[in-house]
Amino acid sequence: MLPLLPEPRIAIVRLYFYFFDIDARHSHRQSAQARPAAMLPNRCSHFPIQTMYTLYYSPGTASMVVHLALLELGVAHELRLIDLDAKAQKDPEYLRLNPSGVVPTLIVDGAPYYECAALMLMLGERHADTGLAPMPGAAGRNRFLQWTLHFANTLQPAFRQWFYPADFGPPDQADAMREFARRRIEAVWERLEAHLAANGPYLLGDAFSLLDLYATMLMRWSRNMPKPADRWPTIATLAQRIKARASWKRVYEIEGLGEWA
Ligand SMILES: N[C@@H](CCC(=O)N[C@@H](CS)C(=O)NCC(=O)O)C(=O)O
Repeated sequence: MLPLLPEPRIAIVRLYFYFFDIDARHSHRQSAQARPAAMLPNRCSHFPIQTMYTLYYSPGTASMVVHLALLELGVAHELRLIDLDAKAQKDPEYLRLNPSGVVPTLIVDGAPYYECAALMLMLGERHADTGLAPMPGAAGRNRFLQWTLHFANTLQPAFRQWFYPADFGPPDQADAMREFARRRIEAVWERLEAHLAANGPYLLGDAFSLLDLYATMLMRWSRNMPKPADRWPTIATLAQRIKARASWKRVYEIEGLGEWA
């Protein structure tokens, strides 16, 4: 049985309902007659999903894509801040939810799940009616899976090596580790630039999806690198589109982010 009460060092930051236009083409906030998306009739799923999600997060980290997805999908959720500086992610209570001792963790129907890419896929499937993640058989599904896994298996580990070189080798090798990580990260931007130039403006062409949020969160992580992702022109165009979305602005407000606005 999971603890229902938060561990004391994990503060509940905000509980809110955020109402979005579920049509992905219009990301502005809905008018007064709008209802929470979680309460709307689910057009495609077999049963309506009205769960309250709980996201354990830290500002600007891998939890950001999950936070963005919750807002875009318009589903009810609460946030619990994990203070990485205070090492709250290594607290035994938190390790029971996420044995890796990292953020994010998402509580879904009372059970904890981790790995941000998996959480994005899970949310997209649970709220398939929003059309923000292509389901099996739909156009773009294969590309959606390919890029999601590519980011999770290639880009994210390279970023981990960039930010945490000590996890990968002795301290005197840190510069070499980071240099290797930099090359791996830039190689992904090269590939993404070519893909977007040929198939954009979004990763799935004309259709915005949760994958664009994932890509843009990762782009943001490169902002202080020697060659940030938005030096590639078509990537920069996608970044601008995503930064213009209400969900991106809202996450900045809630998480208190400033850089790369
Ligand atoms: N593969 C995991 C990686 C998560 C991860 O590395 N999170 C970082 C923040 S971006 C973290 O919690 N770092 C704290 C630590 O490693 O102690 C995922 O995608 O969710």
